[in-house]
Amino acid sequence: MVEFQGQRLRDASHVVVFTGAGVSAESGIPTFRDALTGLWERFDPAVLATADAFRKDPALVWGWYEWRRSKVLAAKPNSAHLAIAELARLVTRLTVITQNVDDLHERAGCHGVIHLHGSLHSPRCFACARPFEGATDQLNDHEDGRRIEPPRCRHCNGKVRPGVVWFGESLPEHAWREALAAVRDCDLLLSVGTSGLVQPAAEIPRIAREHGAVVVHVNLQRESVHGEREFSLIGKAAEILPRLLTQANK
Ligand code: BV8
Ligand code: ZN
Repeated sequence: MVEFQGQRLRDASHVVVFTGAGVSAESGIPTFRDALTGLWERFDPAVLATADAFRKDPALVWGWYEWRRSKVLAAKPNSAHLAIAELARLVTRLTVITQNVDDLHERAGCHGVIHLHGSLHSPRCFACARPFEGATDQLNDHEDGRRIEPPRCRHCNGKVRPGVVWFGESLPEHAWREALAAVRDCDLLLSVGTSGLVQPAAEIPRIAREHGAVVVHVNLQRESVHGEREFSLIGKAAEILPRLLTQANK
């Protein structure tokens, strides 16, 4: 079984890097697969990350997102994020598509990151959808599990919600369209730290493969691969991505 070598990144005309929670794991951001720590252990993210949960208990859901936002504010980009930003400067064209709602790719120096599932940094009114610019109280890192009443919209007094895509909500039209165009055009797709369980984002590696791209999975677990143009690199993103960058730099 031939191992994928980073040099192939240099020869690619368009690289897409598709990331999930695993790319931020070594920055200390809990992934969905790991039980969330503390109080959140008894909640299922797929239940909490819904409009219904917010309608039923806005303070619980807003508190969970504020806790997650505090983890992101306290976190730093790890060497996987940094290697991806370095790769973007090295290869002919690189597009980052992420399922993550943190801004660690941006803070590592990536531009034009496509957020399929929104962002913790773009809260908006649940009633009139206007962006919320107000300050929200800065939680310190350890206060997990606090219920926090969401702030109110200045315009209509509606409750402010996180700027993320909840289960049952459509992906932002523009982001999904832009992502599909990049995935269809690329000749190499790196899928980094995703369990591939959430639709329609999970289709991305298959779409890339069907359009003739080489697909490389980077994950702690082995991924099933189809044919000799698909590879599974097993290990931590923060170790494998810098290694691929070094090989690409040769
Ligand atoms: C939609 C934002 C329809 C919120 C997220 C079929 C059956 C059942 C349900 C559905 C279905 N098809 C569609 C659905 C509904 C649903 C869905 O897919 N459900 C799942 C549970 C089956 N999909 C939706 O609702 C989507 N919308 O389909 O709309 C529609 C159409 C028209 C009109 C109206 C509606 C919207 C889904 C978006 C949900 N929002 N995030 C928030 O963050 O709170 S999803 C969220 O979970 C993430 O964004 C991400 O996508 C997903 C988690 O996945 P990962 O990122 O992969 O993370 P995970 O923890 O799972 O895995 C981590 C991986 O990293 C692991 O593999 C691990 O091994 C690896 N790893 C860990 N550490 C490291 C590592 N790898 C490398 N290095 C390490 N150090
Ligand atoms: Zn409003």
